[in-house]
Amino acid sequence: MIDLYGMCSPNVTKVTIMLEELGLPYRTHHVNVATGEQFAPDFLRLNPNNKVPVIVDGEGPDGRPFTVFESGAILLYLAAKTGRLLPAAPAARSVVEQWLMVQIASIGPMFGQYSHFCRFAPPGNDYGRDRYASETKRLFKVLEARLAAAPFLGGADYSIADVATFPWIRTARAFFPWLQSDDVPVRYPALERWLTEIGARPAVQRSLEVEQHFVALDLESFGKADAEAVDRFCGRGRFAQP
Ligand SMILES: N[C@@H](CCC(=O)N[C@@H](CS)C(=O)NCC(=O)O)C(=O)O
Repeated sequence: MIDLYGMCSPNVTKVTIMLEELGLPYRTHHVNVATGEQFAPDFLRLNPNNKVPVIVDGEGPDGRPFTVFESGAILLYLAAKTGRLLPAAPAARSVVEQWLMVQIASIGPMFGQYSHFCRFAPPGNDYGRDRYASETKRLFKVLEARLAAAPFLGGADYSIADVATFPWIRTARAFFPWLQSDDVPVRYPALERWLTEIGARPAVQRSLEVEQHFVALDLESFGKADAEAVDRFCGRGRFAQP
C-alpha cells in the first residue's frame, strides 16, 4: 500500500495519475496547508521542504517503508518500481527525462509563480505579472511545437513526461487570464489534441475524481482560513523569511 499526502495541486494530480495508470493500491491523506500542517514536525520528517506531494511506499526497495518527496522524483521512483511509462533504451529514456525536466524546472515554477501573482498577490506588481505571463506564453509555444512534431512529449509513447505536464496545462487553461478566450484551441491545436486524448484516459479520469476530493477538503479548510493563515501559506507578512 502507498500512502499519498496531498491537497488539490497539479503536483499532486501528477502522482494520482501515475498511481492510477500503474494500478498500484494507495490511500490519500489531506494535508491542511491552511492551518500549516506542512510545517508540523511529523510532516517535516516526511518532507523537510514542507510541501506536498509525498508518498510512503509500504513495500519499498528493500521491502521496508520508503518515503519519496518531490513530484518528479515520485514519478521516477514509481516508473523504476514498475518498469512502466519510462523507456529502458537510453536514447528514448533520455528524451522522456528531458521533457520531464522541462516540466519540473520550467513549467512548474513559472506556472506556479504566475498563478501566485494572479490569485494571491495584492494589486500592482505589474513587472512580475507581465514577466510570468510572458514566460508562460513562451512555454505554451514550446509545448505546441513539440506536440505538433510528436504524438506525446517523449515521442511516440505516453510517458511520465506527459503525466507530469498534463495537470499543469489543464490548470493553466482554467486559471491563466491570457488563456480565457474562445480561440485558445485554434491557437494551440496540438496541445488541445494532446489534452483531450490524455484527459479521456480512464486512469486520468479516476485521478481527477481524487482531485475533486482534495478540492472539497481545501475549500473547507481555506473557507475557515483568516488573513494570517493565508500569509503563512504565501510565506509573507510576519511569515516572510528574515
Ligand atoms: N517542486 C515541488 C513543488 C511542490 C509544491 O509547491 N507544493 C505546494 C502545493 S502545489 C505546497 O505544498 N505548498 C505548501 C507550502 O509551500 O507551504 C514538487 O514538484 O513536488
